[in-house]
Amino acid sequence: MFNNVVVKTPGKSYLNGLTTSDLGTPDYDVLLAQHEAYVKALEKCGVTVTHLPASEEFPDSTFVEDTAVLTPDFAVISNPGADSRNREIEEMEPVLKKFYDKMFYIEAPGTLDGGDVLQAEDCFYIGISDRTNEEGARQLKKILEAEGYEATIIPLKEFFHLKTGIAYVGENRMVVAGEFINHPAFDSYEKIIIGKEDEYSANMIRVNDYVIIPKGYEETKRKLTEAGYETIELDMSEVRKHDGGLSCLSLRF
Ligand code: CIR
Repeated sequence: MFNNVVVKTPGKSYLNGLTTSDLGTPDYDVLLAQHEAYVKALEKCGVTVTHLPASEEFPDSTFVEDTAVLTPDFAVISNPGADSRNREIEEMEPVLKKFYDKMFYIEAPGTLDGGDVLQAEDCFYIGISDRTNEEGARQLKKILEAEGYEATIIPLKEFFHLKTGIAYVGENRMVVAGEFINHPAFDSYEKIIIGKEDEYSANMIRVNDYVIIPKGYEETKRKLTEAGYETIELDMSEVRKHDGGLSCLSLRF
C-alpha cells in the first residue's frame, strides 16, 4: 500500500536532457499534458501527491525515481550515475527529510540510480548498469540487509535500467521482458511475459488497486486483465523519447 508519491513537473530544459532514443524531439506542451494525466492517475489510486516545481537546472529531474530508494521506514538517497543528473539529489533530499527520520546515502565512488532498484515485498533486486556500479549496488545491499530486507544484485546485459524490463505487480507476480524472462533470480515468481515488440510496456507500476501501464499495448493490457488487475492506460510518447517510463516519474512510498 502506498500513501504518498513525489513527482516533479518537467521543465522546458527537458528538451536538452539525456536520451539514447531516435524517436525525435519531445513536444513540451504534450509532455506537460502527459505529466498532468500521470498525476491524475496517481490521485485516482488514492495517494497524496507531493508535486514539486520544475527545475530548469536539471533537464532530467522529472525522472525523480532515480534520486532515491524508499521503504516505509527509511530513505536511501542515491548517487545518480550520469554527471548531469548527480546533483538532482540536492533538491530531493530536503523533500524526503520531511517524511523520514532515518536516511541513508550511497556514497562515491558508488553510483546508483533508483531505476535500477526493484522491490518485491521484502526482497530487493539491484541492477548493475551504465548508471549503477558494483560499489553502489554493494552499498545499497548492505544498507537493505542491515534493515532486514533481502537484496540480490543483478548485472544487466541490455536494458538501460533494471526496471526498464521488469515490474513487480504484487501477489508474487513479476512482469518480465527480454533478459529477465529466463533469469534464475526470478524463478520463484509467477511470470507475466512481455514479448519483444511490447517491451516498453514492461515498465509499469502497481499503485494500490490499479496497475498503470503505457497506452497502446493491447497484449500487455489483456495479460494483466486476465490476471485480475484493473489497469489505467497513459500515453507516454514524450517521456519515452527521453528513455523514461511510468516508474521513472515518481517516488512511491
Ligand atoms: C536519463 O537518461 O537519465 C533520463 N533521460 C531517463 C531516466 C529514466 N529513469 C528511469 O528509468 N528510472
